[in-house]
Amino acid sequence: PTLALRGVQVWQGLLDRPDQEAIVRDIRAIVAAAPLFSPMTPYGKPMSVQMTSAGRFGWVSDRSSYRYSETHPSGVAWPPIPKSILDIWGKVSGSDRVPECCLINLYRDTAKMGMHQDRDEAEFAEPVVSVSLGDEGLFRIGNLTRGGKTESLWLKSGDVVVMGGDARLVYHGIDKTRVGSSSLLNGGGRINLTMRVVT
Ligand code: MD3
Ligand code: FE
Repeated sequence: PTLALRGVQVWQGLLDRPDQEAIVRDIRAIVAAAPLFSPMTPYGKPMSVQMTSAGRFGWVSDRSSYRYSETHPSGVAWPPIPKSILDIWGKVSGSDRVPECCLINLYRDTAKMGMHQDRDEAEFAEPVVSVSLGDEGLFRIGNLTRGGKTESLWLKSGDVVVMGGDARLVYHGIDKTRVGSSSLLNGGGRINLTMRVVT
């Protein structure tokens, strides 16, 4: 890694522009089969981030629950995780398992993600690997409990982040993106991929 922040490993610039373009092409095919949607929060207000997934499981939410599901809200199975994305897991995760979910988050305009823990998975011993594409995003990392001091880092297109060990359950979020900072995505915006072992 090029940087470590509270146990989170950051590989800055791991993916070159051709790698990023190939992944974006693969994501387009996933989105064509499993369209992006705005998950509903318990408050009844949709999240500002749009999402879809690839892999055996995808992440879905409605007013009553957040959970992993084997089907998209439309009822179809999620597309498989492309090799271009699985290869990154192989390079940086240090895990013997294969990711069962690749969550795809799209941030447009003022989209953000509040501070939260990722704890819907059964196996916290397995890391989460994140890939940033397109506009820069201001990532904030906190602590194992809500509140306290936080640290921030701008994630750029091609950066890969590994959350393993003690860092797996820290609170984190995305405060904002720098709209127009990247030409990678048609229509602009930021895409974040997170690969997870779910079961
Ligand atoms: C630290 N996504 O999908 S990725 C998420 O950029 C999520 O879209 C953000 O948080 C995004 O759940 C941040 C970096 C990340 C992902 C998972 C983590 C950091 C993490 C899990 C534990 C600790
Ligand atoms: Fe998260």
